[in-house]
Amino acid sequence: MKITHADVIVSCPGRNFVTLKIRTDSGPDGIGDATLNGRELAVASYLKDHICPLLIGRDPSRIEDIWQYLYKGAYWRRGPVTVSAIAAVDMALWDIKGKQAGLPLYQLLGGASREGVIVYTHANGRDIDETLDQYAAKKEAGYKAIRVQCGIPGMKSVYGVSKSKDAAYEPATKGWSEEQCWSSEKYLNYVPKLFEAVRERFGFDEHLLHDVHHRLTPIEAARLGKALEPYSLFWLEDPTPAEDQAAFRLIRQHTTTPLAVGEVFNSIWDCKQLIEEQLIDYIRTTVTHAGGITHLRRIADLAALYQVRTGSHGPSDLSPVCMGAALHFDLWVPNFGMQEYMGYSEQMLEVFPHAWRFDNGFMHPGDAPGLGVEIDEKLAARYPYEPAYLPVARLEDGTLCSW
Ligand code: GCO
Ligand code: MG
Repeated sequence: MKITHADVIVSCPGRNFVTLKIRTDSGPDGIGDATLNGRELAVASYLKDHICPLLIGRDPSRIEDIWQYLYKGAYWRRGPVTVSAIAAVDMALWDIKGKQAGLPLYQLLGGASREGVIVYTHANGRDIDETLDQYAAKKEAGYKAIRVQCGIPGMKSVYGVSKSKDAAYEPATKGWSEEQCWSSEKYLNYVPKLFEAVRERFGFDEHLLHDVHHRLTPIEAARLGKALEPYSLFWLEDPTPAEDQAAFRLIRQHTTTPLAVGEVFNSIWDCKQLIEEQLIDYIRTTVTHAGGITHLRRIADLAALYQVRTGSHGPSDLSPVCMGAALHFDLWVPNFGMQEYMGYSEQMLEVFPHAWRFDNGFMHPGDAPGLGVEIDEKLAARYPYEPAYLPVARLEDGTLCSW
């Protein structure tokens, strides 16, 4: 069997997604997700101009060799653009292998380690009351784990909070980046009140999570972790930027709140120290941005040695193709922790028919061969790319900071 075509499909059914489709001469097709929010066309070009031509004529069954060829063969290593492109190829090749074998991907990896994949959803609101209402709705929908974010008095808009009640949260805005204003002081003084209100009203039945989104210094993060200890979080996410992995030593010295990091990482090297020094509890790398199934498996195996569990990123800006791949991975990986699931609009799900399903707080990838997700190319073509970017944030004096 040989690869005959590798096509890149950029489509915007409500938000931009980049999908790679690999076709073969005598076997099935496979698809992979290459979406990098706000930088979609860079990955599309990397694929179209530099990777797709190299794939033609290769044997798609040689997944490991193709991964090594694309990674080492570029000479320039790592980075979100390169690694997301490689990940899309990797996912598509696993999809082909699964379809050829007539087996869902999780069976190729070693079979199911659990009955279902626990997922966490988001509850957010412009104030505490609105957030509690959303929490009640998500609990009612069956979720066993809920991430809680809310507006902060004195700040116009903050990460993780929808612009209006009941609107789905979508960080990217059409056109150029929106600018937001940030104050760590206001945030730190308010967030513990939110968690106190949630536990007071709903008790301790659900797992609670919170995303700091890289906005605190290590000592501020330590203070927040300590302040949230009475509310027993499942995890506190991205408390400080993790380029400096050693910075997490300081947070760790001060708090027992579990930490989750890694949605912006692209390789095992980005989290090696965090894992080996047990500075985190959950590694959030996911299939698209961390090199596909082939590389994610290496990260998870390293993490397992240090009792670090997986907690894959699963926002709506990773396509339903990535969600499918992530669920197969989660069902298999022995050191699984939790999967994020933000959900998708009907329009998005129509473009990506899928076998995965949600039931009472748990998901399952389904038993269709391969990834169990397809792309309706005709429908996708009806939604051309629309420029959209993530916000940027500034401190109250105008200094640019992490969003
Ligand atoms: C999360 C993430 C997302 C990111 C988004 C950026 O935990 O779900 O932080 O909300 O902001 O993926 O594109
Ligand atoms: Mg996050």
